[in-house]
Amino acid sequence: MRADLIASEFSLPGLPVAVRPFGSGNINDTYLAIFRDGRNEQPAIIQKIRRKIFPEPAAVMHNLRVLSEHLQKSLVANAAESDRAWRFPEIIKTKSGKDFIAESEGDIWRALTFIPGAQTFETVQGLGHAFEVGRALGYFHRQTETLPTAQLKEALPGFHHAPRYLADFESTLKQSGTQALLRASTSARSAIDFIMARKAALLTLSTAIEQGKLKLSVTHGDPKSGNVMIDKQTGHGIGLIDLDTVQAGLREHDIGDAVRSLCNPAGEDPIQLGDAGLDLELLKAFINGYRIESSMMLARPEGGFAYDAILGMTLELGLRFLTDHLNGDRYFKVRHPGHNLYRAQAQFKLVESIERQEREIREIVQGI
Ligand code: GN1
Ligand code: MG
Repeated sequence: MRADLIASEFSLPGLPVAVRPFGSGNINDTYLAIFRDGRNEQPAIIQKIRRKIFPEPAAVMHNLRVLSEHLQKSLVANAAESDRAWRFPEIIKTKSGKDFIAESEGDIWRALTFIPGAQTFETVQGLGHAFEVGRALGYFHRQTETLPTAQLKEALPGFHHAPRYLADFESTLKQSGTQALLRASTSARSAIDFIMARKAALLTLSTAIEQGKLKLSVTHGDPKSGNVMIDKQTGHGIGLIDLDTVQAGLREHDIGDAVRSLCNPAGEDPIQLGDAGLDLELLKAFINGYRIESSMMLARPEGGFAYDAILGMTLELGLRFLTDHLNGDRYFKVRHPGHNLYRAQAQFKLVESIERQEREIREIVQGI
C-alpha cells in the first residue's frame, strides 16, 4: 500500500491533499500528510512500521496508547505549574475506530498528531539547545516514573541488550560472505579489532543489571537529538517524538544515547571521521537541563553508571552499524554503499574521544 492511498483511511477532517516523505529516521517510513477541509488545513504524520524491525507492531501501538494516556493525565494535572506546554505525538484513529491498519505482510500503518510550531535538529545547535534536550529527557523520565513498566510490552525484544548485539556480531563474523568482505576491507578489519578490544566496556551495564545494581524503568530508547522537539519561538524543549522504542530499560541507556548523539557536534555522519568527538561544555549543559527535572524525581537516577552508559551506548551503536554493514545493510537505511561502516567508524572515533576525557566526564555526570 502507498502512503497517499492509506492516508484517507484515518479519521481526519477533509481529504489528504499532499503526502510527502518527512524526517530522517533510519528505520520507519515517515510521511507528512496535509488534510484539507474547505479552507482549513491540518497536518498529520503517517508512518509505516515494519515487522522486519518490530516483530510485533501491535505491541508498539499498545505501548504508545498506554504511554499517551499516562502522559496526558500528568500534563493536565501539572499544566498550571509548568513553564511550557509539553507535547507528545498521539494516535489518530482510523475511520473504523482502530489504532492502526495492518497489511498482509504484518507491517502496519498509523497516523499521529503533528506537533506544530516546533522542530528537531539532527545535530546540536549550541549550549542552549543541549540544555533543553537534557530538560526534555529529564521531564520524560520524571513523568514516566509513575508508569509501571509491567504495563508496557517489549516492543523491540533485545533492544539495548549488549550481549545480544555481541552474539549477533560474532555469528556474522563466522559467515562466509563476511570473510570475503573482510579480506577486501582493511577498515572493516580494524573496526572489528576496535570492538573486540572493548568487549568489557560494552557489557558494563548489562552486567550491572544481572548483579542487581541497576533497576529497570520506563525509557524512551532512542532519545537522540533528532527526536527532541524544540519550540521555534522560545527554543524550549517541549517533548520527545519517535516513541516506538518506549519500553522497560535503563534510564542510563537514555542518558548515554542522548549524550552520544547530542554532545558530538559533528553528528552521526561527520564530513571527516576525525571531526567526531565529545564536547564537555555541551555535556555540562545537557546535564544541567536533565538535573532540573531529575532533582524532582521520587527516586534519583543512579549517576554512578552514567560514564559507562555514555561509553557503552556509543560502542553499542558502532557495533550495530558495523554488524549491519557486514550483513549487507538489512536493518539501517543507507544512503550509499559503505555508509554503515562509515557510521560505525564515526561512533568509534567518538568512543576514543570519550575514553580520553573519562576523568572530566565522570566529574560532570556525578550524582545526576
Ligand atoms: C535508529 O529510526 P531512528 O533513526 O529513529 C535506531 C536507534 C539508533 C539510531 C541512530 C529502532 O533510530 O537505535 O540509535 O537509528 N532505532 C532502532 O541514528 O533501532
Ligand atoms: Mg527511532
